[in-house]
Amino acid sequence: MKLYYTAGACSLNSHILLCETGIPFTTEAVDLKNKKTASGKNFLDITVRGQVPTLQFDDGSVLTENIAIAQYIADKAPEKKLLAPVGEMQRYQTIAWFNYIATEVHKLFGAIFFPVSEIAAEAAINNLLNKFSYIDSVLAKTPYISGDHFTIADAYLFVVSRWSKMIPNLPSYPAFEQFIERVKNRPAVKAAIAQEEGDNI
Ligand SMILES: N[C@@H](CCC(=O)N[C@@H](CS)C(=O)NCC(=O)O)C(=O)O
Repeated sequence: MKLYYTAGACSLNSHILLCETGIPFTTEAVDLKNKKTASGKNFLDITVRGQVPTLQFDDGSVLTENIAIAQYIADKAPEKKLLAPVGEMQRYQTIAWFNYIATEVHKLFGAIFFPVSEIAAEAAINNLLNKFSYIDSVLAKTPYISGDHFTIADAYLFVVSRWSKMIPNLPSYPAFEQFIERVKNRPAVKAAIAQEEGDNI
């Protein structure tokens, strides 16, 4: 199984989850602008969607979309409790958070980094700060976004939180910042980041 990723992009979420499970996998970096992989392949031949994360299996088939890949990885190693079992309400609460991060937080960064106008960028930043305040209020009551355990939703929230460094004058979100520190210190998170940054420590 191979993960196609771009350093620091949302594919870091899949990368962290793979490291959390201990499932064997390989990786290949993708230049998203030119749609070229590190070994020189046309990324569009692997997935016409041209987006990371993309997981490729030994038979050549692929799975795309963060929400599908995260569930696939979590279900491969149920003992890691990255996602509660099918039928348990906790599973759907975690998936609800994951989708909230994908649709309400992740996509706002696109509107901030590639704005159609200055007004649109400002509106997206204000919207994002409101979302961060809400997330901070949730994390003031619970160590992880959907409860007591680190889940697929936490890996994703951590990844998008790293992009906020590029927003000037970001207010302080104490519980959110503590959460980021907590997640940053997980060995799997450190391993995935180190690999993406080409650092073998
Ligand atoms: N719907 C996709 C979105 C993934 C996505 O936005 N990937 C970005 C990197 S964070 C990407 O590949 N962008 C390049 C492009 O869209 O061409 C998912 O949830 O997995």
